[in-house]
Amino acid sequence: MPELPQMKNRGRWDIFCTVVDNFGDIGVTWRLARQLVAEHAVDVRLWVDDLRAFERLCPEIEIHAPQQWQQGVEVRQWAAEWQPVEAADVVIAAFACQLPSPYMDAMAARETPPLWMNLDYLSAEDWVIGCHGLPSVKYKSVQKFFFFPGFQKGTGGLLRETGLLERRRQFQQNPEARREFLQGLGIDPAPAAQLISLFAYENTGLASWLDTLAADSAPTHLLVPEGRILGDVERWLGINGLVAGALHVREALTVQVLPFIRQDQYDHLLWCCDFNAVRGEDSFVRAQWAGRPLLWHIYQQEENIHLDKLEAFLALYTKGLSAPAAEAISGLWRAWNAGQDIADQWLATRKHWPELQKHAEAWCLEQALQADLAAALVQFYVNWI
Ligand code: TRH
Repeated sequence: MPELPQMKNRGRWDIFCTVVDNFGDIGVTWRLARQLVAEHAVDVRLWVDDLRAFERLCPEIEIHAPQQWQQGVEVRQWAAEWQPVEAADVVIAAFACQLPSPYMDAMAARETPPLWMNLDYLSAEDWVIGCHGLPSVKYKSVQKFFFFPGFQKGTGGLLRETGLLERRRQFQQNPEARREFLQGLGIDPAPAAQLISLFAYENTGLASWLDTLAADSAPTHLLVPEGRILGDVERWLGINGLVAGALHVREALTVQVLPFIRQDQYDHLLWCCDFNAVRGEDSFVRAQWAGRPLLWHIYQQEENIHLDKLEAFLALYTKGLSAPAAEAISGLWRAWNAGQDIADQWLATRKHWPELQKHAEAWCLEQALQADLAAALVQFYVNWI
């Protein structure tokens, strides 16, 4: 990419990612690494301990290569047997992952210590504002800092590539582009059908939602990427072994199973749908940038602490909605996350559809007023040096 005059070299960055489970860890770090390279002239090495998970989001990944370049990012296999390397100027440990101890020594051995940050999980809780940017532990001469993404001023913001919302809007205003994209995935919804995407963890409440959609007077085309919720879909359909490409119709509901698609395609899928059920962290944020109503399946944590995070987000998100609409969407999210029957909550939510649609776009625009996470990280580094 040609260097723009305003771009300065922002040094060499190492991002460390351990894939705990699912795709959120690699999803976030891969997105961040690409953006740092493309928009901030940063040299990025992305250290990943599980290239198979990475391959799902980026099929070009060579899962046995110790070193490879993908979209300008140097991808390194984070092997159990660590080979010595020089430490970078900025070191990001994603989601509190533990760096290899020889690498920590390499950080401490540098003439100028690197900026060492822990990129934390996303939360809408208020305490995040107080903790963002604070010093954490020290290793020899090297100080670690907390870096918290978030939805409010005083946090590190959300990942959002430059021009993302313009690209999204252009796409959504172009029915031909939408049709072509869907066709490319073998999706051909009836013209009047509402399109819903479903990316979620196992959920005992799913059957009640599918029952309601099937009994509806209006048609729904439900798109389900291969993953953890498929078992519940199979049980509801009474069919085993659903794979990508499967398509089944039950009354007003068409259920179609999709392959797991590359990250950029998944964005387009979210942009195409009238409603997106998402989960975890990264798909949750991408559904917000889609500017459409959404349903969040939050990642479960011990002692139900995820429920505090859910409430904190709902408190922020529902500001500006009428009381009945806020109550309806909050009720739907709470019931979904409790694995309960969501039939009544879905019908209540549908009553406020136009308001919720307008609100989703307004929320997206409000969030886009914040500096994006990659820019905030670079600014943190610039301030630090
Ligand atoms: O996979 P997840 O459940 O990840 C979770 C969360 O991040 C959670 O906070 C974390 O603790 C846990 O992992 C370890 O959901 P998430 O965050 O939405 O990540 C999914 C990624 O997969 C996201 O980058 C979007 C991407 N994706 C595709 O690229 N193609 C697809 O077809 C689909 C469905 C998703």
